[in-house]
Amino acid sequence: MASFQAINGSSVSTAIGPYDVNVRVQNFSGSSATLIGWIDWNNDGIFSALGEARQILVPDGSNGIFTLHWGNPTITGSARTGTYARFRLAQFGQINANTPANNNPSFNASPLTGEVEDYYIPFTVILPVTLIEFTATKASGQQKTDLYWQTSSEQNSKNFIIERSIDDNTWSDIGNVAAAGNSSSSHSYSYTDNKPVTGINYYRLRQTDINGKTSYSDTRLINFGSNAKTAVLPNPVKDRLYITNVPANTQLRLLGTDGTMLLQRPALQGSESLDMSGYAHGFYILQYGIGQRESGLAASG
Ligand SMILES: [Ca+2]
Repeated sequence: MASFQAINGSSVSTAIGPYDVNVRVQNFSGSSATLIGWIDWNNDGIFSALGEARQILVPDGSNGIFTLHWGNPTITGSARTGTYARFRLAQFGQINANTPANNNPSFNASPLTGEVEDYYIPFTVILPVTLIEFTATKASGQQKTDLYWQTSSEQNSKNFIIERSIDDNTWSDIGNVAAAGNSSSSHSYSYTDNKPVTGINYYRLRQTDINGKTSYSDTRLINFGSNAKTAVLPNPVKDRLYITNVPANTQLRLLGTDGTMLLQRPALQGSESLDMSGYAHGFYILQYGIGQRESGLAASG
């Protein structure tokens, strides 16, 4: 049983500094044992003795943590998301650094005692940018969106790509802003979308570092509907019900007061209507829009 220090995946091909692995070991075999650990630092699929193996003597009667120490290993290989580790424990003299696998004939590779454990160590990814603020606001009196964001630190950051969507699902790049690069101080950025769509606009930032890694900001929403307020009228309704200023990608649902779904369909953006003449006299619930807005509805049809 071993625990692992995090390995920063954005530092592939560079030295990662001192690396220790703590392995919990019991040895009540009556003789001393050897603990050997291998980590495939160079990503060739081989646990090699040279540079990748560390070993430690485990006296008889041991029950605790033994630390294997790598001084300053370098992880190499591109597009890796992690690496592999193996640990073997056997009676002293039955394994050595050249025997990571059972089938290695160069040593007593199939020891009569002990055990072997394999691990995958996923790399952690350090985000290029720490975003502390991201806002979207309407420019006063104009159909334009002002985006503003602030970072507290940046590591190898390249740029911010501004993405926009009308449905929070399909996104388009609408612009980009160069980033500070490396900084431990706060930086502010802004971007104006001069052509937002009428209706709902979602915005997010795609932060890119110089190695091509990306991360996304939270999403912000701005509504440039002709009147951001959706209205349902007339109420009570006899035949045709009108719903105004319907945002994009709205689902309409008509329910009975007992929750029975009577109608469900996507609404047209902007303006919608429902023929209520076929519904019995009584009360209904109309659900629409983002966040399940509801109107109580009386039908006299
Ligand atoms: Ca290797």
